[in-house]
Amino acid sequence: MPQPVIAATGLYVPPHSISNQELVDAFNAFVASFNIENAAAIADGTVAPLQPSSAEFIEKASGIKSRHVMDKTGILDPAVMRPILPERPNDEISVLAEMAVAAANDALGRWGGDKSDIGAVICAASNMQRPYPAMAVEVQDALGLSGFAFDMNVACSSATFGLKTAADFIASGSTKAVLMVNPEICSGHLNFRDRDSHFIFGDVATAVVVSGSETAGAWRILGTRLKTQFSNNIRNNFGFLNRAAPEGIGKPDKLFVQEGRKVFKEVVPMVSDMILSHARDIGLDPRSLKRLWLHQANINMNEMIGRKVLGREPRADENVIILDTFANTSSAGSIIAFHTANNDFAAGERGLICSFGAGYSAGTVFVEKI
Ligand code: CO8
Repeated sequence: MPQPVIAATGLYVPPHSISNQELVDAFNAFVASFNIENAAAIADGTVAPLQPSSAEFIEKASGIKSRHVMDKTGILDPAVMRPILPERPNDEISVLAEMAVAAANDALGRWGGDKSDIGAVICAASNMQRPYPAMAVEVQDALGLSGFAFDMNVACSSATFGLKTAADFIASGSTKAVLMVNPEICSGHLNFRDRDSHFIFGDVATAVVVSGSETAGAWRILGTRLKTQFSNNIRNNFGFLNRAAPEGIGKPDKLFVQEGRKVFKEVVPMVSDMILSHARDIGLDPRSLKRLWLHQANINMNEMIGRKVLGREPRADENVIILDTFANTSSAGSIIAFHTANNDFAAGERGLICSFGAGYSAGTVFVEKI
């Protein structure tokens, strides 16, 4: 049975970055004009005044300092507050596929393997640009790959679910190599007028080549495990049936909504227990891990999970944080962390890629440098 390895990773970083202060200035300008426009209703108590956001709160509550986005102007215009990404004609590559292809080309360049070995492309992300044809098939075509391709969405855990699927394809002999891409335009489904969540997400794309060749420098996949447990605490009700609903799409739940506190309290123990039991089941001492590449949603969550897994306070170089400059990039977060912080590993050293998010969903992938 071929042993699946992570052979290469790639990253595409969008051209614009928005600091907390820039985001807060735009939000607060929107709040000021809303409160002026609704002054009479606010005075008679029929409308509640909106509260301003704060850059200090954002950094303290989440660890986020800035985020990359595909369009900055629309997001920061208090009259618009969403990215402006013009629709492209069908004979041009779609923007989500273009980001994925850029990340894939980075990964393929680092891999140096034979592209004709890639028999499957998986596009694993939180939101696809369209239902069909699959984004993965467009990426496959743009890269001149053969075989088959399909999309999968497990919100923030899409990449680890994609990695397990790829590893299983390799182990079962379905193909010699798999390309998994994670293009995320989170700014497109974030409500920039919602004080509780306007700061949480950023845009990015990552790519991973999983192969069956144990070449030096690759990462042996020691074990993969997935878990889901239904929860309404992170939800987005946008979908094709919105236009069939007689009440229309008036409610703000057609964008990302969450009960952030509940998510925090419920997901930290779920993920910590999952990591510890998976490590135990494959005979691995979690304290021996050189590095954790965790999902990047909130620095305080990662610190708590890190403490539970390593049994002590992790050092900064053991528990990689990239959310300070990327924010939450959904499925891509743990892959960015892995991609940017792994070149100091010696053969035999081990680490953990782990995701968690809406569903709830979680995935663990233990790896060892070859
Ligand atoms: N500025 C100033 N004050 C604020 C702001 C703000 N922007 N927002 C809230 N406050 C205030 C509140 O009003 C509250 O005030 P008071 O105490 O007077 O009531 C106070 O600050 C504290 O508010 P919270 O309790 O909400 O703050 P927390 O400390 O809990 O921090 C977080 C909020 C950062 C959201 C935190 O709860 C968190 O990170 N939770 C976990 C979130 C998480 O991991 N979610 C996963 C979602 S990702 C996922 O699964 C992918 C989905 C698909 C992608 C979607 C792409 C768009």
